[in-house]
Amino acid sequence: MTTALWDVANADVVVFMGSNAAENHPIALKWFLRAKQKGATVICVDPRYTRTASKADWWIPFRSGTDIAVLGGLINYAITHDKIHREYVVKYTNASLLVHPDFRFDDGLFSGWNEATGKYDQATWAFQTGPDGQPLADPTLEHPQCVFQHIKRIYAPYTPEKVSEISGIPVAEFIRFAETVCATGAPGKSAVFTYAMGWTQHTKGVQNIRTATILQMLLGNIGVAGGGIAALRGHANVQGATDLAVLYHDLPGYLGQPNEGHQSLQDFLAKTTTRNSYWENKPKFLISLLKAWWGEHATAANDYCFDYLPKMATSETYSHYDIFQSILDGRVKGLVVVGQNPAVGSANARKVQAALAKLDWLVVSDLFLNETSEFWKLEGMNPAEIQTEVILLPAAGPLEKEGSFTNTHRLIQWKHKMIEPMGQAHSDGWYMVQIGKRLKQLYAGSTAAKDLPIKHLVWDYDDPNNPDEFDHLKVLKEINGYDTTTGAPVTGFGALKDDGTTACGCWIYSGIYPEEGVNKADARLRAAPNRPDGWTEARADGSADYLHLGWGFAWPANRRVIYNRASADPTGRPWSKVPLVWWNEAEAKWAGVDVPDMLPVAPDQVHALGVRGDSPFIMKPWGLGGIWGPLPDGPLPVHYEPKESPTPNLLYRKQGTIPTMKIYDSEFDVWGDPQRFPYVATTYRLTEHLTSGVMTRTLPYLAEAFPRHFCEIPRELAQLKGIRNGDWVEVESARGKVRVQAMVTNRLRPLRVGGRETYVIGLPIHWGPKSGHVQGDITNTLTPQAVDVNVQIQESKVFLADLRKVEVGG
Ligand SMILES: Nc1nc2c(c(=O)[nH]1)N[C@H]1C(S)=C(S)[C@@H](COP(=O)(O)OP(=O)(O)OC[C@H]3O[C@@H](n4cnc5c(=O)[nH]c(N)nc54)[C@H](O)[C@@H]3O)O[C@H]1N2
Ligand SMILES: Nc1nc2c(c(=O)[nH]1)N[C@H]1C(S)=C(S)[C@@H](COP(=O)(O)OP(=O)(O)OC[C@H]3O[C@@H](n4cnc5c(=O)[nH]c(N)nc54)[C@H](O)[C@@H]3O)O[C@H]1N2
Ligand SMILES: [Mo]
Repeated sequence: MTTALWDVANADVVVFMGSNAAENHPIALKWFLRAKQKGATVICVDPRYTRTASKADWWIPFRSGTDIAVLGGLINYAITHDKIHREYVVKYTNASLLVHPDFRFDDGLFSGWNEATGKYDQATWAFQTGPDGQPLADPTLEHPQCVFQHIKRIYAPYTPEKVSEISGIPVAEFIRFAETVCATGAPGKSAVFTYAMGWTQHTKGVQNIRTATILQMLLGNIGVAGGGIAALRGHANVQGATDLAVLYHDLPGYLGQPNEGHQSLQDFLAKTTTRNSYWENKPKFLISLLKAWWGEHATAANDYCFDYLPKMATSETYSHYDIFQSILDGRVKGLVVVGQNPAVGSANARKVQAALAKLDWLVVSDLFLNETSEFWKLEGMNPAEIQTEVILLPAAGPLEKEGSFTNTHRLIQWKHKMIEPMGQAHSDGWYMVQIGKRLKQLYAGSTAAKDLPIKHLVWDYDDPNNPDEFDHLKVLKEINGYDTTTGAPVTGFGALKDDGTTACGCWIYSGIYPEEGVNKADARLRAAPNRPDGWTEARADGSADYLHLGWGFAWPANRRVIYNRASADPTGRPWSKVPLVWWNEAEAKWAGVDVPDMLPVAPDQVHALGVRGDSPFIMKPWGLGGIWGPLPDGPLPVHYEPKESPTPNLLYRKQGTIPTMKIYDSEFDVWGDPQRFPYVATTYRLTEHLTSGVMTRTLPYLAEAFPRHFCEIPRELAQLKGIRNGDWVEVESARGKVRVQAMVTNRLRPLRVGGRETYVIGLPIHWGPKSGHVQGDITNTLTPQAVDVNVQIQESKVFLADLRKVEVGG
């Protein structure tokens, strides 16, 4: 999330697209509604009329999986109607840079596609540079090879008529939407786009978000008050989990993960460090990380134990769905599942369940027995044939343990233990510390090279006052970083060094524990309220702390709105409606109501890293916002149909789906076509339940509030199929069937797509057959494992299904 929830209240236009915040993020919703109270237009773009749509000024129904067509249409509208914020675009983004003369885009494919490897060679996507290594640019944006002209050309076919034909949004409605959003392409105006799973769970999930960032940069809406992209994250600590790298392809603080091609620390750093940006400090962050993990054993002479890091095979990915495929392939024998219920929560659930039955052993750490720990009781399983040994670890719940949550706007807040865990339950952290200690005991006598990463691991979290616990502040101090010579905490990531004299577990969190005993995540300074509800209006002089800088700690450096340099014009004078930062001429320094986000140089100077003082996006090359941003699936997002779609791609014939999509090869990975499965199906959440339902189906009052599994069916389709509200229906995809009750509704509308009537149906995801007070079929029996190449997320927001009335219920 680029912004802070308190700040979205400053928006002139709020777009919910791919988020149903009213049900899933009701606390966050209040800040978007604050914007509405102050006069903002709130628009909800969702295939379903949701509780969020009911709070919006305007609901725009459309076909799942067509967001890039719609957003691409907005980009085209902004350019053709000259709505862009030109000075922002020229000065702050890479729109003016010249791209390699051989770059091409042809009928759905970018230049460099290699059919044999299924990958792009990105050579022709590079910028042209001069003899000094600086990029060639045309500030008039007229050069045919500049990024802006490529964008203009590539999105030109995204006319309102074409957008309408693809998405089902009527032309006049789309134009009204475009006019409303594009009116914010001026200084002092801003729009915020809010998304969650409606954008991510697609084979082109990352590209959905990229399209919005391009639009927002063209409109000058990133880094300014009331602007940005508000990603509303899932569980309480999803943001923290990614920051600390519970991800296979990253080290903490987004430092990347070495692969077999990286021969040494120097080689890895040389190949993966983004030049002419703040990332040039990466060696300091990585060496400090290696020092945090391997302490005195990490020295300059041994590359700071770089060889201890596992190296990925370049031919493989190791994500969630890869694990289950690898189990089926016999390559993985044991699985540890902590706080997850993949037998219900993961796409193509039958495949996941079949994989569980092939394991030698399965460890499940959970609060409850669930469909995963008891998978052998599921339909189609024969326990007599299953050899898997299941080991349960009773987990302590959130109130039974100390620690921190990093919430959606990068804000880290400490929480204290309320009650002792019941019975033999322990916190997940306790298990982790114990496993580490016991592994170290087992390896203590070993001299084998493969055991050294564990033998030498720093694992010093004991609580001297409580032998049954570990010291959480010791963990926090390691994450923050410390001076390895004095042991004192560092004050922030600016103090980190690449010579082994500092250690730091996650550079972006540095500053959270700046002095011994000072835990900023636990800071609870309230801004002086000047409204009865405690919300502090920002004043032009910046005196009001409406961003609550004294509450918790937001990474990086306690900054609440990242890229906030963009809220001031190139000379440093605020041009956003509420000033966030400004150049203080008298004192020759940056100041603001937020922690300024720029390199410490005057607006008209160039920093030693090659970033100018008027370039706000300091993590990107030359500090320029990445309108052109190479990703494995293209330098720009373009409309592709989902893996399963009711229509051919109406823009590109050669390449209809995203070419980089990953699918698996197993008997479970089967696909449906629109003749057999004519309806577009989507899946979603309800307020009363949580994800796979284990934590809510087990609570009597929530189970009672929403007992039954159902499928939402547009009234017109129900009539066609002779289905009445409350009837039992069977929903079938190529992968399986579920029996649920029909909820016949006006909340889903028939859409005209490619000249044909198209229906979207929807199923919530919260039921399973085993745990809790209420049971139901597993929605993920239907969904496919077609995944996005960038982040390996599954396409569970859109697939094809059929529907029929059945006589018996369940
Ligand atoms: N009460 C409650 N709160 C929750 C959760 C819960 O289970 N229950 N889960 C938490 C978690 S883990 C997460 S990740 C978040 C998820 O939060 P959200 O993403 O808001 O949740 P969803 O309901 O999965 O999806 C949001 C909306 O996307 C729409 N949609 C479907 N397909 C498309 C599409 O192609 N494009 C667009 N633009 N929209 C589409 C759906 O109709 C749905 O209304 O919620 C969190 N909060
Ligand atoms: N079709 C479809 N599938 C989806 C989605 C969708 O929108 N559509 N959404 C996806 C998303 S965004 C998500 S996040 C996943 C969620 O899917 P899962 O993660 O598989 O499901 P949860 O129900 O969140 O599982 C959480 C488990 O952790 C346990 N638990 C709770 N607190 C603790 C704790 O402190 N420690 C331990 N050890 N255990 C604990 C709970 O009892 C529960 O069993 O589902 C994904 N699957
Ligand atoms: Mo999630």
